[in-house]
Amino acid sequence: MVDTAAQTARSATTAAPTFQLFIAGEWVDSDSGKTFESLNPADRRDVVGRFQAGTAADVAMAVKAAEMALPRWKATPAPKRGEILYRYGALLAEHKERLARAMTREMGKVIAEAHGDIQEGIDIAFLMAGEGRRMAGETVPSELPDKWAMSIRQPIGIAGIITPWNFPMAIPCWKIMPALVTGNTVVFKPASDTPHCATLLVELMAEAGFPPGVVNLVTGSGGEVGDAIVESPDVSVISFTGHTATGKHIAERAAHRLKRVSLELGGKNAIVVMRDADLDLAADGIVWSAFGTTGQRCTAASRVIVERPVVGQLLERLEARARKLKLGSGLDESVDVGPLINPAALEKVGSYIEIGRAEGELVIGGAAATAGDLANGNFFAPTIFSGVEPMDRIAQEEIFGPVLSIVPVDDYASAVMALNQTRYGLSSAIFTTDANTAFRAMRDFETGLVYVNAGTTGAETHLPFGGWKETGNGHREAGHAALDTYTEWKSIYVDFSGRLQRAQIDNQA
Ligand code: UN1
Repeated sequence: MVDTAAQTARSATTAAPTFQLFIAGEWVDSDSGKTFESLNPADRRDVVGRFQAGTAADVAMAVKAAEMALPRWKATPAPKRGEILYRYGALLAEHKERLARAMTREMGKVIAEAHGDIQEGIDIAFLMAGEGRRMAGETVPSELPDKWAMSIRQPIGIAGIITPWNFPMAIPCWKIMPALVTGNTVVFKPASDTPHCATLLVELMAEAGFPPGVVNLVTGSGGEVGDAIVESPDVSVISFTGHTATGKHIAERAAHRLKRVSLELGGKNAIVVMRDADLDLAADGIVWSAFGTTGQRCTAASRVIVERPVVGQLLERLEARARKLKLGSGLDESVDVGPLINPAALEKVGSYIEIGRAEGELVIGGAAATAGDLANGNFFAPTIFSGVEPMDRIAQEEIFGPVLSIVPVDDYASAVMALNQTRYGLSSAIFTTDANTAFRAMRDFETGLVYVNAGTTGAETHLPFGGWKETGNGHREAGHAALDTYTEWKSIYVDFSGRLQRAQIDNQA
């Protein structure tokens, strides 16, 4: 006998639309003839669509298309390329509501956060559109008379863009917009959990007027599509956001070809709360940073390092706030916390609960949330452990879910030590009312982002975004810094003296 849920799933599957790859300006099927499904994480019976299981042969076609489009695209004046980025940003704004609903359905984040995700895409599109008229190099004096010295940026070539599911529209835009404005062409492989979001972005790119072959989309697995992009001798730069292990794998493979790789990887972000902090403000910031996006941000806070005298008062506030959070489908505007991305994530987060119980004390949460309709999705209750030591596994390993560890410390010095005792270094924050302590934190925290009296999330697109240590490999996204990933510097010397001038040779006066 077939149960009702299975029947619903089956009929939904038949009804789900099939999407294609985008290569050389055409929507095409994969060479594999196979597809995979993308499911709604809040209700796995809802099949968002079927997507092409791309292959190395599809990647080769996409790379070829990107190669063919490159000469004209890089010869297009940068301000003209920028105009297309402006159009794209305007299209994202025009379609924001439709895109946000699609994102919440496919990825699970609550609708207000889905709007925010698209807003980051709009912001970077407009910022990078402006770079089309800046993209400054330097003009400096020469050592020699009648000679100029200057530097210009030029595109590297074909950019391989491999993106995660947690910011399924913002992050592709963070990578693709700077790649395009600087004159590169793109082969884009989105996470297999969010291929619909990627498809919607690329549809609008075509509408904005990027010429055929300038942006190509290949959906499929990391092992097949991702590796083929990384291995392609014609792809000159890879930008990847995701797990540290995958980032290392990409870096190793790309190293054989001396290919440039920009990596944004794991985090274990901490918030320090000093005894002089405004504890209500701190609690608000912590709950938003830890449980917003269901803890699935690279910038999410998963450690709170607190001066002992205020542990009790802070915990009371955190627990009260966490208890009020409503779980459910992010399309319901009263919901605070959506689902985890997939059943594997649910299992991984769950596996840390036993570890956490052995290391600290479970204050709230600690289990999948399965009441009523929640049972159809990947929901996990917001979880807090108290009495955690800085080197405990739950304070060291990236869990990527709504799990927060409270680490008590004696003073500022031990807070800094605990904060920096991690292999990661993306974001950090301090709550204090003492200006001197705030400035010390800005100096002492070993992270790419530091917040004062705010949580660890919410980076804006006009400053560099990225982490220290194993969070990355020294590259930055967003801001002017993003241009470095996608351009080569060329230094140019123009001698207009009309005679041979030998640089650095001691000439007779
Ligand atoms: C990420 O989770 O990889 O600062 C990106 C933030 C967002 C971006 C997060 N603007 O939280």
